[in-house]
Amino acid sequence: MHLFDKEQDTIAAIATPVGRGGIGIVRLSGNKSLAILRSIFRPSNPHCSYKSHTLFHGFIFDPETGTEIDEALCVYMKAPKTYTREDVVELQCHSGPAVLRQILDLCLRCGARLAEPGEFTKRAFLSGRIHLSQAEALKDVVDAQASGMSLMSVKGLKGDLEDRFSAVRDGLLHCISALEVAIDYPEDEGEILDQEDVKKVLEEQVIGPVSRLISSFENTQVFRTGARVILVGRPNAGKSSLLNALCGEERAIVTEVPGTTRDVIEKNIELQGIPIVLTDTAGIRHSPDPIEAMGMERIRKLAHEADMFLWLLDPTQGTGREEREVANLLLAFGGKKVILVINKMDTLDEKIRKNISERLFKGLSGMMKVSDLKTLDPCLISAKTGQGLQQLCERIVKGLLGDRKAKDVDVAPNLRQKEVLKKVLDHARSAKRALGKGLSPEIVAIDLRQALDELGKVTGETVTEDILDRIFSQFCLGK
Ligand SMILES: Nc1nc2c(ncn2[C@@H]2O[C@H](COP(=O)(O)OP(=O)(O)OP(=O)(O)O)[C@@H](O)[C@H]2O)c(=O)[nH]1
Ligand SMILES: [Mg+2]
Repeated sequence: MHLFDKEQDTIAAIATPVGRGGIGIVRLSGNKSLAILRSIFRPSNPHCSYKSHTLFHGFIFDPETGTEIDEALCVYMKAPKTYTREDVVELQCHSGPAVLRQILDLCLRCGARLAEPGEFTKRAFLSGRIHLSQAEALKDVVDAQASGMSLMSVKGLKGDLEDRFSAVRDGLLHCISALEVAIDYPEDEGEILDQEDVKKVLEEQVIGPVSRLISSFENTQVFRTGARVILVGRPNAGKSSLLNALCGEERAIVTEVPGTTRDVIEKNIELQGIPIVLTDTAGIRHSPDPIEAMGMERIRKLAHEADMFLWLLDPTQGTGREEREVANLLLAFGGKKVILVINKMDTLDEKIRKNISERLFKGLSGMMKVSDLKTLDPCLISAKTGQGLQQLCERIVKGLLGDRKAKDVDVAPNLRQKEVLKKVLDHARSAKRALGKGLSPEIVAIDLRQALDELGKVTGETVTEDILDRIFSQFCLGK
């Protein structure tokens, strides 16, 4: 891939998040990097050699006024053993927005251009240092909100996804070359073309693996997007106490007064690698209080976004009108997962504890169909003592993942890659059908070449400049 004029500039950007912090890094890439460094950096050692890949201590100064801007460590990394395969300089300064901004301005004044978002990584890709799938995985590593997603992305970063794409590519090439020989010798086509071999390779190296990659996208979606889990139940059931217990801090106010929570309270937590927005809500009941009524209206609006409800019951209060209200709400959003949580188990004596589920179910049976009730396999907990919380967390994860296991998280394509892979699959299937119908090798080959062409959009071989721009523009500045 050739470099465009723009790609010959030396680029600069602040590579760390802007704000106060220990270290802030300004990064340069391009053939003027060393010259720019020399013009703004005064090394402590006057005989500094700027040996490649070595840290040097000194001061950054304004060459026009001589003013020292910051004390810094700098490193010059000579091409090609660098992130972009170009000359790279990193200035490790103190992280303050004003300091970093001034240092970046110095670099721009001395001949660098402000980097576009993702431009360092784009250069790493254009120079052939990383594959496109690795660049995209890198963005996911940076964006990951929870460990499930970051572990998956690191596999992509290492090249696992690229290996899968490359195996599919080999399969397609194998089939295409078999067909091409048959096209070149049409009179011997019947003898030359091993149809069964082409079908087998197409199925085992293309259709099967691509289908699995597409379903791994669906299967791992919850790790990317996370899930909203909403706590509902009558006032005083212990919803806020449970939220606090699950997030390990006093996020929501807890009192013995029913109707304490009136607004929606959210807290991000992570369960087995899944990012979860845990949402506490106002207790559900008919209340003359207009603020409580507004709180309930909010629950109704938010319920659309729920991936799961935790319905809390308070065994000290039993079941009544409030539970009927909750049941109606949940039935209105039928199809969403619900875990019935019986709280305050610490308050019950041994005898009641044993058959508490049956007792409460009896109360609920007048409000819901038996078939709906059966799906509500209850979880017994105490938000106060922590009893049963571990099992509840496991139930939440199981409810979100189904039969999949969090530890099975495998490398998976992102949305863009998945959409491309679907087209690869369509062409491969169409080629297989054409083979089955005994159509000519030319026709079959057309589909396979199209599949190969599509595959090039994920490996980067046939990707266009505007798709690249779209991919890299989603990166943060300085990456
Ligand atoms: N013994 C015991 N008390 C609990 C437990 N969970 C909550 N409580 C108490 O029950 C009362 C209500 O708890 P909250 O967490 O405020 O209940 P809530 O469902 O958020 O109530 P509203 O916000 O009013 O809807 C408080 O006095 C808590 O200390 C529990 O597991 N055991
Ligand atoms: Mg509350």
